[in-house]
Amino acid sequence: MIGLVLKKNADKFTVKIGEQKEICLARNLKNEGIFVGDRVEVEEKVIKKVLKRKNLLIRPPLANLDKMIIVIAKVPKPDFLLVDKLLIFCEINDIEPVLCLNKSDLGQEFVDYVQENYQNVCKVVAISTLDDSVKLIKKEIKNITALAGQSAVGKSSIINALLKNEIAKIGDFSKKVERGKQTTRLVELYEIGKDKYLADTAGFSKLDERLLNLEYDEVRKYYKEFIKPSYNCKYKSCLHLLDKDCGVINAVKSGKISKLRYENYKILQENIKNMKRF
Ligand SMILES: Nc1nc2c(ncn2[C@@H]2O[C@H](COP(=O)(O)OP(=O)(O)OP(=O)(O)O)[C@@H](O)[C@H]2O)c(=O)[nH]1
Ligand SMILES: [Mg+2]
Ligand SMILES: [Zn+2]
Repeated sequence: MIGLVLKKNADKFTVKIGEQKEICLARNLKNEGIFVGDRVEVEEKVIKKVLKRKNLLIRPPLANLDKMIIVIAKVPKPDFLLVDKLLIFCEINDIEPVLCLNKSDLGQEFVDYVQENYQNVCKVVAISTLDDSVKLIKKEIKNITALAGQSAVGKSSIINALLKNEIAKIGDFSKKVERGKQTTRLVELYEIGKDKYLADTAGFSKLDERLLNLEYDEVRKYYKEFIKPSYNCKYKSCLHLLDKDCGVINAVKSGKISKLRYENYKILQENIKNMKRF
């Protein structure tokens, strides 16, 4: 039988098989070789085989990620460079990104700011875990989806709010909602509706540039909104750093490209360039 690994606790794996959850062991396979998100072949509560993965992230340890919900909020102060790095990370690993603007109850101004800068980059969804708008996130969950973002943006609050909705719907009580502040670094998949799994992760609150495994001159192709304006650059090799004859810089000046995105591009490009010298 084929199942999905929801949780890993030392040598015990919680595997969803059909509608059941079973605690399984690995026995002949190495425990370290099986990850949350893995689809596995199970026989009598023993994992026999790990099926081919779509992708595998080591920190946080998660396999077969289809989608990433990048969460930001007005407070704590957003790290948009982290957002851009996560977007690139998604592109490289074939993960669909969504930018989730949480705590929209704190004011429309910040919502507008994020929309202005990111609406032509990726899908942006504004929500608050304090009201019904949190349901908009449920629609975004596809197969295996992870919440990512800085500490205190409200990732666990989103899971709790969605689980509460689920429980309200089926009129059941569950211990799940009792989990409070993130006390563990272990990854777990929460079932938020049929075939929708959501992981609450702490590991994405930072992203080492090294993980992107990029050369500095490759960064520009991941800023997709630069590509069209770059046809106006005088040189094909233009890195969009010097004013002269640069279509991208002209597009920033005329407001067609977000200044925030452009400044982040410069920082990321520079960071990667310096990193490679070691
Ligand atoms: N105003 C407002 N506050 C919120 C909202 N969602 C969460 N918060 C608050 O934000 C704080 C942090 O929420 P958490 O859910 O613990 O954040 P987290 O992203 O899981 O943080 P880590 O586990 O440290 O990565 C808590 O005090 C929440 O009550 C919201 O929509 N609006
Ligand atoms: Mg948390
Ligand atoms: Zn240029």
